[in-house]
Amino acid sequence: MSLDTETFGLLKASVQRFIQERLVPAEDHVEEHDQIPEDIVTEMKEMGLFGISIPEAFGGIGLSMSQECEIAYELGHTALAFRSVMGTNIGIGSQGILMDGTEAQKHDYLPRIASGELVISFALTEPDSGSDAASIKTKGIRDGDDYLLSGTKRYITNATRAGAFTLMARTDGPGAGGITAFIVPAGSPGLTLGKNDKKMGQRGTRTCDVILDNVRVPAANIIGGVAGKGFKTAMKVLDKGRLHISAIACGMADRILNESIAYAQQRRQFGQRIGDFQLVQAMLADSQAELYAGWSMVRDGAERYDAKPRGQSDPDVSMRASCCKLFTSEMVGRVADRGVQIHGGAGYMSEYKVERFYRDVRLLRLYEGTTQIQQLIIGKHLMGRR
Ligand code: COS
Repeated sequence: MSLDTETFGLLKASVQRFIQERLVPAEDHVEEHDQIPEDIVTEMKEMGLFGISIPEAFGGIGLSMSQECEIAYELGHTALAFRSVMGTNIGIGSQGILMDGTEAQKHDYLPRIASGELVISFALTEPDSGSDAASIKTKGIRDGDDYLLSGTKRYITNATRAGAFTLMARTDGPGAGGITAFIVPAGSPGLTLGKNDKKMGQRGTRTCDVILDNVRVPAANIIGGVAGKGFKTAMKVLDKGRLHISAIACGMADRILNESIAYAQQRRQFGQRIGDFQLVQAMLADSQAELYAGWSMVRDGAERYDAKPRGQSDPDVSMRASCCKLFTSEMVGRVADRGVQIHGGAGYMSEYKVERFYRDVRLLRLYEGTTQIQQLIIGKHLMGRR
């Protein structure tokens, strides 16, 4: 699956234009009001951005992973909250259905997800289950042709907008093999939302608890129709998501570097531009070199992802996606830190973009698997255990 080069070039150019003309000017509004303006969300839908990773057969744009990463890289150039609005439709919310869903599920959900008519969230994390994803406690108990789901899901991105959730619940014994992935409609009786989480950064994003109290879901809503496969679906979704996040990290690193260069070119001290001092140049150079390394990795990782059979898991590709997530999320943290340093005291002030980007990028080292989880995945693979 991929878009022809010419059409993709046009899409990329229009995304770049949209970012510069619509998103960058709205960054301050988002920061101040902690909200993405609805007219911007509508424009994103009209541009097809909610469906870039969904095949054309299901109403999406059908980008390859390499192409999706190019677009994610562009979206990384502005406040990360904009990407978050459509992030679950592009990635963790929709991809389980695309990879492992039945034909009926794909036809039923993917076109609406691609158009943005249906916002879909991904509900794996729980109060007592974060990094140890196989330990989830949310229960799914069989009741005739249905399941009754009970439990709490935590930090669920876009839950307040969601019309449905790709939700992991335990339908059988302990461990990964007892987990089943369901499509759960948001309006189901017994499903309620907690209050909005207050966060360090990424203002404009929405996360909250999703609480299930005997929520009745037909067995037909099990992704792929077979119980006990949910953990593997979640892991495959996260492999892809980790590449996407890595591309976002690189885009944001480029934005912060550009902000830092612009500042170093105009700020004068000791009678000259601070960028003329080699100690400042050293910081810029380290950021540029690390960004180049990170982006080269992501491009390679995405090409390898595209080369494997679609929907199937390849441990070597998973390991490389983790390498990308590990390196790029840490890299953008260092780039943001240097960005603040180059700005001096101004970098600590909210009116400068680097102050908020510094807070925004901190999340990249946490969600879709912490740096330490990426290390575990890579280490396990190297020791021949997966
Ligand atoms: N693709 C497909 N299958 C995978 C897989 C992948 N990437 N990773 C693991 N699996 C399979 C394994 O092959 C194993 O299958 P078998 O039982 O048939 O052998 C099964 O899943 C269990 O795997 P494993 O034993 O490796 O599971 P662990 O409990 O050790 O957990 C980690 C593995 C730590 C990698 C997992 O829990 C994880 O990714 N945690 C972080 C969760 C996360 O990112 N949360 C973010 C919140 S969502 S935004």
